[in-house]
Amino acid sequence: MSAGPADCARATVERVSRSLEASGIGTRGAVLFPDGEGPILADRTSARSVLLLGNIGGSIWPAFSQWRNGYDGPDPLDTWSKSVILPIAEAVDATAYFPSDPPWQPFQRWAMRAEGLKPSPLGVLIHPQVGLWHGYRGALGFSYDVEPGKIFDHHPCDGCLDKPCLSTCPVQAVRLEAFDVSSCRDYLRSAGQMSCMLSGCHARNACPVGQDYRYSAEQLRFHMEMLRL
Ligand code: B12
Ligand code: SF4
Ligand code: SF4
Repeated sequence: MSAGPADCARATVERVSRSLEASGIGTRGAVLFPDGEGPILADRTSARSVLLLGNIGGSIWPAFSQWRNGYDGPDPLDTWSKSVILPIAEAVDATAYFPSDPPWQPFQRWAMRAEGLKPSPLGVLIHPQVGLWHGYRGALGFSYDVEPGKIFDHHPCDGCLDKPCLSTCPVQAVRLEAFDVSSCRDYLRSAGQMSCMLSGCHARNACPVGQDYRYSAEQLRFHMEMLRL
């Protein structure tokens, strides 16, 4: 019996996962699009599906830090992510998208559909198991449907009665209505910002969900430095 389209699509996702293993980047669910609603592929048609790729906790830190020892240019994390993901995209005939490349693709909207993640008061999406300790390194667009992953229906913030993220920011940038990006950025550029820069965002650190996946001190400082730029 020959393999059908679903088997081929499953084999592609498995091949992508295997090729990414050494980098610590993982597959983070897929979004299937109705006709014409997906992002544009390299051949100018619109994608049928997008497979999200990202880190869970510090998964990428060993491979990325080692690579960074030999790199002295701009945007190290995006450059490394492209060096890992672009050859894989080519090998599986997919179009790669990257979160920091303009025009910004709606990574968070995709993630809400791919894994059912919900926004936290910090603006970043919260994952029921790993909390706020994850991010996206890229995505692959395909001209066919790939298999969607597990979709969570539980929103951790609903059961969090104390909501310590709301009371730990020195400039009250974290609010239930919306995260106040400019208060946070102004503070990070001011003289008082040292504790956030050294130990990471107090609100993110205070969240009880996924504490085992918390980034290391070095990774936290790296992301905070990027945020100040
Ligand atoms: C510009 C940008 C910033 C700016 C402004 C952020 C802002 N809140 O407006 C700055 C530099 C300040 C920033 C900071 C950070 N960012 Co940022 N940022 C982006 C970037 C490049 C573009 C955002 C955007 O406008 N997208 C375009 C729109 C069309 O996409 P979208 O998916 O529809 O996104 C919007 C919706 O999700 C909407 N939204 C939020 N909640 C809800 C709820 C509902 C129901 C709906 C419908 C929509 C919605 O907000 C998004 C717009 O900001 C994205 C990557 C990307 N391509 O999305 C990362 C991204 C959102 N950032 C991310 C992160 C991790 C951070 C930081 C924590 C960095 C750090 N130090 O570690 C901080 C946290 C700041 C904060 N609390 O928001 C992650 C979030 C991952 C996650 N777990 O959700 C992303 C996806 C990058 C990545 N590589 O993973 N960021
Ligand atoms: S502290 Fe509570 S409300 Fe805040 S992000 Fe974490 S789970 Fe959600
Ligand atoms: S980084 Fe600092 S200023 Fe910004 S939201 Fe977190 S605690 Fe507040």
